[in-house]
Amino acid sequence: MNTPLARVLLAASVLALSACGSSSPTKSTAPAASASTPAAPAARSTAKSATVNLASASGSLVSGKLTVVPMGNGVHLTGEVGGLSPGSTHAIHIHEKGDCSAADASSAGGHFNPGAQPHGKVGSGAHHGGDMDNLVANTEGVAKVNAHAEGVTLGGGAANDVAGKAVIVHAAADDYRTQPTGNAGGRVACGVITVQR
Ligand SMILES: [Cu+2]
Ligand SMILES: [Zn+2]
Repeated sequence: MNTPLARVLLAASVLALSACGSSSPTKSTAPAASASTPAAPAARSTAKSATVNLASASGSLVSGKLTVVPMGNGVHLTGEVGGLSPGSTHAIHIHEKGDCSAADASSAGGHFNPGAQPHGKVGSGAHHGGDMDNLVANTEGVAKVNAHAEGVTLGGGAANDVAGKAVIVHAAADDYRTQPTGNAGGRVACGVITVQR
């Protein structure tokens, strides 16, 4: 089936998929335009999706599974994190090294920061490429993840590529201000962003 109508429907569904619930789905970034703000992706995502198996760290009981997909001006993370205290709030970030080997996950390094920006809040001024909004656990201690990271790509190997980096869940909430960590406390889960092939 390759009628004009079929092509229109396909184009429409692709647009819908890339909108990401963002308030400004209007501009699509040109592939080779590199002249704008530091937050702009340096390259296009080449991977369709990746997974993250979050394993407990620092003696916690926190674990989870996430899916990462390119979306809009960055990547979007969905999934679940369990083993949290009911109703608790937790920072979640992409960190610069895909190494969860240390018991306290310190091996994952600091927040992924390809644009050399201060720590902050997505959608509200300067922030790290790995910064995302806090998770909130439900009454069962499970947080549904629906988080966006801005100014990064998935796959392709550019400086802002999150493939092979780590996702960290913290013991406390991110205050979106304290440098360079958001004062989010210890690291209670860690997993590497692994591209599907
Ligand atoms: Cu973090
Ligand atoms: Zn940060």
